[in-house]
Amino acid sequence: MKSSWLRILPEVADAMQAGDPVVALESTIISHGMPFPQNVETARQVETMVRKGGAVPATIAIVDGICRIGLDEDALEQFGKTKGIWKVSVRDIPFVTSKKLWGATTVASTMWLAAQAGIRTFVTGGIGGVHRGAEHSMDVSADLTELGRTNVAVVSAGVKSILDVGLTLEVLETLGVPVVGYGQDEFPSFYSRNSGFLAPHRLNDAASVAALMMEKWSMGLHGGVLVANPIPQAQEIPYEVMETHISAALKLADTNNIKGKDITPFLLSKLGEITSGLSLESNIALVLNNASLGAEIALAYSQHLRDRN
Ligand code: PSU
Ligand code: MN
Repeated sequence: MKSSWLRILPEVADAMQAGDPVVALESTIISHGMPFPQNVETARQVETMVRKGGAVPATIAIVDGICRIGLDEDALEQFGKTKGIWKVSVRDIPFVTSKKLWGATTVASTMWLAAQAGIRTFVTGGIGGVHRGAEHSMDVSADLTELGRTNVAVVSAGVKSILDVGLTLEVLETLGVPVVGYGQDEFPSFYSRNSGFLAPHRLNDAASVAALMMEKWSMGLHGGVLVANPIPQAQEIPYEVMETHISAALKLADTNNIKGKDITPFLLSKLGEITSGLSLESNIALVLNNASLGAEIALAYSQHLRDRN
């Protein structure tokens, strides 16, 4: 595609052209979700995992005001190392591009950019949602809005209980977003395989997820699909244990008057400190687990498209 604001890495463009599976990846998780150097290592491992699964990875970010679909090694490292990179949600895209800045894209903006390039499968760790206390703060992530309107399947490990899990599921229902528990009935809460809430739908294999995506979009329904893939048992932190740490981190956020887009990065980094790195280990494990499922889904989806054509 030729456009001045969007640049697709040749490898990704070729794969899209050939109808081969491509998996989109976000960059906020690199710049604002994990510390250096684990962030860069993880970003590389995730790309490798996607390749092992037979798909082409496309990490999405904004470099010097150009929206990039697919990053080279060098740019990936810069996103992990450089301080002061913008956390870019959908509202921030035109600001950052018009000022020719660097921007790390969230789930919302990555979804939108992936869709501009025709990519339908996107792997992340956890999505943003309705924050606890949102009845006062109105802090509801634009990730939910985008899930309501952009045709991309997001593979996540559910939502962290730094958010209000129940209200997040309510809003997803309002927006018409299928929420698929992968291989289990319960909706997972990122670090933990459970959350106390049921996932509204359950599917047990990648082919069924791809079939649901195909069905939704071919009948003309708009919007995303949220796949909630539980963290592997070995790296799980029990829900109750995490709850205690999250309460402590939320108190700290409150005392330090952290608000808006700074809340999620602040809480993630505090949880890393409180758990002496254990939460980071879990975070890495679940992202890799999602990358492997995402590749499977992208493969199955491209097969469905081929069968249809
Ligand atoms: N959850 C994580 N790690 C992250 C994020 C969420 O465990 O890095 C990032 C994602 O990019 C997500 C964003 O889209 O935070 C949501 O931010 P906000 O709540 O400000 O919309
Ligand atoms: Mn917010």
